[in-house]
Amino acid sequence: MYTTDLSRVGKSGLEAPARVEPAALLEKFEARVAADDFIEPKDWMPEAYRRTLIRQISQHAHSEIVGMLPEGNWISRAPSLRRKAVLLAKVQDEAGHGLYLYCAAETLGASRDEMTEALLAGRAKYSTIFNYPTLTWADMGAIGWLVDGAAIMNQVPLQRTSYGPYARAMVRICKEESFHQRQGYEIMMAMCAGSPAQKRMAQDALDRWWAPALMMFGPPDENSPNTAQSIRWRIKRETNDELRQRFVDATVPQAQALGLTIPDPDLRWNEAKGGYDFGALDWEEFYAVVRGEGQVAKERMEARRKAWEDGAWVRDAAIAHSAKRAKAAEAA
Ligand code: FAQ
Repeated sequence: MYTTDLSRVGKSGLEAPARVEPAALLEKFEARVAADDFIEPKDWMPEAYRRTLIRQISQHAHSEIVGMLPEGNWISRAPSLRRKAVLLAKVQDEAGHGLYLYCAAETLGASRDEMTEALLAGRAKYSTIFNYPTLTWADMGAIGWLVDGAAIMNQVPLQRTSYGPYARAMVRICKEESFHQRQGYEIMMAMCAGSPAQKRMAQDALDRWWAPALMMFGPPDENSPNTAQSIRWRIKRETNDELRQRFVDATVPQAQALGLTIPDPDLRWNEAKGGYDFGALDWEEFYAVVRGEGQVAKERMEARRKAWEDGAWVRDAAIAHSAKRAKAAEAA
């Protein structure tokens, strides 16, 4: 017999008693993961694996939903009908991503209500990046380019994550994120080819979003309590630092093509490693944002709480409607 360690999984993996796992089942599970088989909802899995997935997938879903707020704020102020239609489609996609992900987490036994309650009670996290304000139209460009760009870098490997429903959700999400990244870069291209004031706005947006985008990948590997086990279970396929490095290497030439300067005096090409060296990030700021002290964290949670409360009648009506249909079917 073997006890899986539940102490690291945290509250947002939703509550479950610690349990002793049968060694034979555990061995079979580990062999399947090692062979790159997908684990499916009806398959046996260790409790800590299930809770780690609920934690990560639900946090990912919450990020998509809270992530609609910074850009949603600009739909009515987009500078043309075309830009408005594109931004509207993009924000709507994020809602879809949240829904695929909540569905994937539901296959692990977490209900949508439980996950939402964990978010609203502050037990479940969402990405730090969405706690920064969107001050100008150039921020729409920077978010698409950098935030969706970082999201893709993180999510492409998740298409091969070991849990089948999460991996399949990621395939579609990555295709859509790729359009999102391009629409952001296209906004930046237009602004950088525009007036000097527009180019300054683009630079200012890059200055404000660069470091927060790098922090999206999570703490450095040596301070990432979940990475080692998640890599063993093939939930994560690459570490936070590996993905962050890949993002920097891909994004610096894109900034150069725009004629913008990455706000990092320590950024330089390192021939020996075939990648860029970059300056230390302010991890105190990251942990403060994770604790809920982000610039607009309070507004974000108030918006989500209001949406949940305002939507209560829709949920009640849907439940009443389905009960009525079930009763009618029973009577027929
Ligand atoms: N923000 O041990 P690790 C998007 C927490 S989607 C807040 O390294 P792990 C699309 C972490 O939860 C963006 N908290 O954790 C879009 C853990 O705390 P816990 C979201 C963070 O799970 C674009 C603690 O720190 N993407 O942007 C963050 O192995 C535009 C220790 O960290 C995903 O969720 C953070 N940035 O690795 C939408 C992708 N980083 O839970 C709208 C899936 C870490 O133990 C508009 N998730 N923490 O209490 C992942 O790949 C992983 O969960 C990581 C964190 C890499 C985020």
